[in-house]
Amino acid sequence: MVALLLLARTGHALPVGAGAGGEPLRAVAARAGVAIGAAARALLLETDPRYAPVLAGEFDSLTPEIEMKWPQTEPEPGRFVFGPADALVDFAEAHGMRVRGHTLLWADPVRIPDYVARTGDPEALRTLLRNHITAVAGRYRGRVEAWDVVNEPLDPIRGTGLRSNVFLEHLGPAYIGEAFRLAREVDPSAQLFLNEIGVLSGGPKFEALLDLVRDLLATGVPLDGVGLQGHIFAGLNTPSRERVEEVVRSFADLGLVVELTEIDVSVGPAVPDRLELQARIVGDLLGGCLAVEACRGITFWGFTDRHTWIDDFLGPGRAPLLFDAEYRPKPAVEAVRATLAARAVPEPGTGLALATGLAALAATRRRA
Ligand code: 9MR
Repeated sequence: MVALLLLARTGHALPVGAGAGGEPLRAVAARAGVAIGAAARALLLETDPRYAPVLAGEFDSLTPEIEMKWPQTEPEPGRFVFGPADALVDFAEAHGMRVRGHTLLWADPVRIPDYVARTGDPEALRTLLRNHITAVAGRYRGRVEAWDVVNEPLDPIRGTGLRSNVFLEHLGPAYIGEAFRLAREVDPSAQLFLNEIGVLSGGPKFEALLDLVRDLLATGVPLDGVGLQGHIFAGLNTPSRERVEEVVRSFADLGLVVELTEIDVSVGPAVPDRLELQARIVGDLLGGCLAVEACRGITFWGFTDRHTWIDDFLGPGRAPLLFDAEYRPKPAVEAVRATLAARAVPEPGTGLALATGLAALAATRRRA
């Protein structure tokens, strides 16, 4: 009855079992050997009573949306603010969720505090970077499973070459490797990621990222993974499933772990069947990544249309996330569930495992 009412109110063509009555995404994801996450805001844990239950019920990975960034954690040199980030890490631990730390150094000049951006002396800049990474990665040592050490280092407009910022200007391109080495020193157990925007469709920016990553690996920089963001605007930058797979595979082939780190799919209010279109796009993003074994994490940049940065960026009404503003599941939820289920790893000892094992054995014999 409740499900019927939900259907009636949302008008979404939800398959039976979707949403409130459906299996939690985190349970399906666990069988697929992949973490399923959402970016979260500490403030909303306090102010919106409907927020926490869906976050903890559906997801097993949490990325602080802003709370671990430099302007928030160290607004003035040496003055650290950890309350909001602590609240998110505590919440994650209390609910069996892993934490993706985001981010030690966002290479965008406007995302670096003014006191850093104004520092022209290379040694002083190095000290600021060292102190920052030591304090932040040190505080969460052993509690953050993966860090986005450097975020968006590529030039956003040209798409090739590094984005100019105070670090590039005074320390040269080696600043990226320095940040990774510091992070490894401070928290040796964390997986270290480079996170980039606008590369899932391939093209020059993707090629530039691949070159950068190859250079970092060739010079022994401790890089474990690449985070591919996934802010999609339907009709503008919508990669096919095959394209996503190709992009993900290119990094996997270098021996790296890959995660989709910041998915949201904006669909304009006038787009016909927009929620079904969104579900298809979400299915393609996940399907492309999950086709590659090295794809280990899928994170949405929020989970309810009630709270999304897209509203501030483009104005309201783009409905980019999995649950609507009333926390009702949208068709994209079922697309996530179905795509994850398609990668489920059979449990050892089950009939399916046996059948899969026998088929693999037969194939090996045929090849031999
Ligand atoms: O969604 C985040 C927004 O709430 C913040 O105001 C903004 C600045 O901290 O960052 C947004 O998240 C960005 C992420 O950290 C990096 N990739 C792009 C995301 C959207 O701008």
